[in-house]
Order: sequence, then structure tokens, then C-alpha cells
Amino acid sequence: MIVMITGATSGFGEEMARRFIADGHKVIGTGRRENRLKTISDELGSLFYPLLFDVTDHDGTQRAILELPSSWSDIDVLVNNAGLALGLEPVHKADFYDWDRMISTNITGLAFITRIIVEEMVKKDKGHIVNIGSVAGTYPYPGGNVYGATKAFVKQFSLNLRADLTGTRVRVTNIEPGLCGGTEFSGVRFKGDLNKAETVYKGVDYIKPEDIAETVLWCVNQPTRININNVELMPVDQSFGALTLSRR
Ligand code: NDP
Ligand code: 8X3
Repeated sequence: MIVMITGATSGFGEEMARRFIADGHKVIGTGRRENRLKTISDELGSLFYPLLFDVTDHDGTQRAILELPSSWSDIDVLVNNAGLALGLEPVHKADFYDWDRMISTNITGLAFITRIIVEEMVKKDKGHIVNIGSVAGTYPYPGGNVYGATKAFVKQFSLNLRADLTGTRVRVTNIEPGLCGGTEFSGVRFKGDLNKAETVYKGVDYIKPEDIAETVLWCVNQPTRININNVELMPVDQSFGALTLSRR
């Protein structure tokens, strides 16, 4: 199989690339950081094809995908993983341009790539789109505002893709992880403040990128008659808060 994984330069994406290649598949790994793509490519060898583009740059994204050599262009699985959270401020203090970047990456970028790839999948009547959503798309938390809303988009878009693709053999899955350590996620969210990022994971037996990679591989390896619609996974150490009352 040929698997395209967006955001393969770190975290979940990097680990998924490793896992799919260990299973004998070919992986197109994408990202903006050329040096990271090179390091991963050196490690993973000829089954890995590095593809440099920013998902918020539509022309660059389209060009990169359309210029894939023919031996790499027949994509069986698209994993829409590239994404980010920026900031944890309440709405009235948050930076609008952080919101704008989350929306253009997690929503518009994901939708744009899907639009390019899904058409070919429908023509071939096979394929699998795996979106990386989040528990933040279902459960609200203070400071999750626009990040959570982008993942709610991913949830509903995944369901609506399924609705449109009824009658084809193209599958769609939304993976919704809870707190996962060992990635750059919180470092990015707190804009390089690694001390702050570390405190998020302190004392928590968090999910690891290997767990996400294994879950995605499991979904993809199901018999073709089965579509896993949604997988929500959390660390045992993470759960739900009570509804809050503010007393005056
Ligand atoms: P990382 O920050 O480690 O990885 C994010 C990846 O996305 C990087 O490879 C980065 O590559 C890529 N990326 C970000 N912006 C762009 C862009 N504009 N264009 C192209 N690539 C981009 O985070 P995670 O591995 O933790 O996160 C992966 C996905 O999982 C995200 O969608 C995140 O929202 C989601 N998620 C994470 C959870 C967690 O707790 N860690 C839990 C639930 C969901 P580069 O910088 O090279 O462009
Ligand atoms: C990432 C998980 O709980 O930090 O999507 O929002 S969380």
C-alpha cells in the first residue's frame, strides 16, 4: 500500500511512518521542515518518500501532490495528521492570529488535501482517509476554544465524507486521542516554552505516539467490508470534569 501521512516530521506522524514501513508499506511523509524530513528519510530508506509542503499553502500543496512520481502517486491511504494547537488563553485574551492559523491548518488544509486525494480514490473505488481529530472536538475545556472547534469540524467532516462516499469502497475514520506525550504538540502550543509544556505531562501515564500508530494501522488493516467510523482513546489517567457552576 502507499500511505500518505501529513505532518510526518515529528510526533504521531513520524511514528506512523515508522510503523507502516515496518509493516512493509510505502509511506509519503510530509511536513514543512526539510531537515526533519531528511533525517527521517535517511532512517527509513527507500520505502519513505519525503514531500515538503505547508498545508496552508494551497498552490504548493497541490503542486507537490500532482508532481509525485508515478511509482508514488497511487495513494491508498491518506492520514490527515498535520495539525496544531496554539495558546490556552480564554477567548477574550486569545490571539486571533493563533485562531486563524489553527483554522487554516486543521480545517482548511485538511479539507484541501482531502479534496485532491479523495477524487482519485473514488475513481479507483478504493482508499481510506484517516483523520486525526481529538477528544477536544467532543469535550470542552477552558482555553480549548478554537482548537477544540477545529477538531469538532474534523469529526463532522469525517461523518459527512462517509455520507457522500456511500456506495464506494472508500473508507473514512476519525481517530480522537486524548492526552498524548512524546510529541511536539505542547511545545508548539506554548510557543517554545518547554518548561510549561512539560508540566502538562507531569505524573500522567500518557498515551504514546506508538499507541496512535498501532491504532491507525489496526483501522487500516480491517477487512475491506469494515469501516471503523471513530476511535476515541484516552489515558486511563485522563477523564471528565464536572459541569461548572459559578456562584455570585
Ligand atoms: P507534533 O507537533 O509533534 O506534530 C505535528 C505535525 O504537523 C508536524 O509534523 C508538523 O510538521 C505538522 N504540521 C503542522 N503545521 C503544518 C503545516 N502548516 N503544514 C504542514 N505540516 C504541518 O504534534 P502531534 O504529533 O502530537 O500531533 C499530530 C496531530 O494529532 C495534530 O493534528 C494534533 O492536533 C493531534 N492530536 C494530538 C494530541 C496530543 O496530545 N499530542 C491529542 C489529540 C490529537 P512541520 O512542523 O515540519 O510542518
Ligand atoms: C490534544 C488533546 O486534551 O490537549 O488534542 O486537547 S488536548
